Amino acid sequence: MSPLIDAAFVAAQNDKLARHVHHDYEHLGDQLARRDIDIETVRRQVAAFGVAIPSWGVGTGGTRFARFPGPGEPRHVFDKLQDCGVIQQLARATPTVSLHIPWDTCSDYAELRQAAADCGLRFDAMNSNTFSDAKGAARSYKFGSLTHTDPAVRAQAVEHNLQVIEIGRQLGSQALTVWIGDGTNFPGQQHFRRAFERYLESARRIYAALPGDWRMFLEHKLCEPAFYATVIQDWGSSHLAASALGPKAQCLVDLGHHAPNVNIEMIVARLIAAGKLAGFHFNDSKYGDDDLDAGSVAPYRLFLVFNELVAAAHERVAGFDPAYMLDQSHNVTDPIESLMVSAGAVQRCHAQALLVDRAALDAAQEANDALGATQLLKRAFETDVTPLLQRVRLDAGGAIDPVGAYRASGYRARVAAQRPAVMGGAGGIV
Ligand code: LRH
Ligand code: MN
Repeated sequence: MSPLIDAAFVAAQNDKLARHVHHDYEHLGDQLARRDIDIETVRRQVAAFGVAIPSWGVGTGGTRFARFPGPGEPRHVFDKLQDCGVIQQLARATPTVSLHIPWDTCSDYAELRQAAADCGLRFDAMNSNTFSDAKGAARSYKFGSLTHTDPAVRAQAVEHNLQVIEIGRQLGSQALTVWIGDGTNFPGQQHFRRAFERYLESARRIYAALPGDWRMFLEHKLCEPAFYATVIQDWGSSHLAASALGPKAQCLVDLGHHAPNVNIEMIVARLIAAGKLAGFHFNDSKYGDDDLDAGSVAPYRLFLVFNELVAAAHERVAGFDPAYMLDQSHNVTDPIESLMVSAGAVQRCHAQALLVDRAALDAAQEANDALGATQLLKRAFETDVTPLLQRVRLDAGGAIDPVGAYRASGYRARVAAQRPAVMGGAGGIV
């Protein structure tokens, strides 16, 4: 892998901080040892954890009102991979990229696969797009895609998903994420049961085309773009569909796709128990599908999700193999910085969840010791694992302070000089 930022420069940045990291790490090790926790075991588990970067996240995002591009906007999927390579080089927690078709189409996928490898990256789940009309599309998805009343529109949407699977197969991906915006804005506009039946009919044709070792991730969402009813609006509809399709179909949880205050960690526990947890699109939100940086608004909520994940791994739950991805929109920050910090926030919640005393928690729960139980979670969440995360990055050849190293590297200015400036414009997330 050819470093995108000079490795010697990163090493020099680390030299200024390494002595403190080793001291702080030893100190944290002593603290954890007093809690019968071996920091080396936790470090190995954290080092083995990775979260995928959404290719659509490295460009500046927008809202329906406007998008304000920054300097050095990626022009195409190869620029996006390069920016993802910088995130992986410095933060060392994002070894895979999740692509979105047609936003990431190119003429030579073997060349794209090699370009990713040159940036130290592999491909995670592919994302299809039947929520907007591609240029030159024969039929429109204005009134839906996989659930449209016109079988010709449904056939077009199914065909698109088969093309995405074929592209993913060439790139070494092993999963297809299907999120559709299908739904309505008025009571009476749609027959709910027939629409769901049309969804299943279309999804079965996609499922039948999955290569043997692939999975299909169904992504539910409460609302937007539909604001009265969405066909796959919650985990219940998603689970019904995934169960009807078969073992390779599972339910993907995008944290922003729930009504405010919904207990997402309990939904995660239900899907784990059902063997239907596909994985995650991590982000944060305060109101709706805000796609804010993971852990930036409600880090304890993210921790509680990881508490369920670590408990399932600890209990060796059968078929537990979730895919971890970020899905965010960076409207006012440098996307590279936000993605590095967000990957760190996800990694931090994973590390903290590994510090929960599972045996004591089980005992407190059995004894109905409510305060004792919740204090065990708080103690883990309130443990500052920064030295452990810094040590994991340092050992992996990354930057102790990824944002500091990135800013000092001048990478953004360098690509801004190479990539023509993009004017602001109409709305849209990309
Ligand atoms: C829908 C969604 C979905 C992606 C899109 C970019 O809100 O979360 O996962 O296809 O964002
Ligand atoms: Mn998503």
